[in-house]
Amino acid sequence: MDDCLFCKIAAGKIPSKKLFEDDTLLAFYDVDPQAPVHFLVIPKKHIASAACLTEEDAPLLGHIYAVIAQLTKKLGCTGGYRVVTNVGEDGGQSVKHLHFHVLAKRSLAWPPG
Ligand code: DGP
Repeated sequence: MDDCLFCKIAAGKIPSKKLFEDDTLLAFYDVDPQAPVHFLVIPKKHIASAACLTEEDAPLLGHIYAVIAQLTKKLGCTGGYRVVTNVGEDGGQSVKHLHFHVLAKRSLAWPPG
């Protein structure tokens, strides 16, 4: 999508600090980290949010979680991590392109604010 920030990052039109990339997804560090490790994983195809997912996206989601498992291992997140996807206004979603926050290397409170 032409006016989507994360589509531009996925296409390399806006620079990002990349952790991993393949044909279907990109992982890059969040510009405003909320934990010592905080990166985002996005599908390269535009999906507005998790609310738009269908059964057809199941392989993509499996791949996203497998890549997250590999990256957190590589980054030494031995204490665990949290994966968050915000949806819509009440969910706190500011960028309207599906993304998974991965936060690690500090103790994370529950419930979230
Ligand atoms: P959310 O509020 O769930 O939609 O999260 C959007 C996240 O995206 C937020 O943590 C900040 C991050 N972000 C916004 N713009 C940029 C950018 O240009 N580059 C990077 N690396 N992260 C961004």
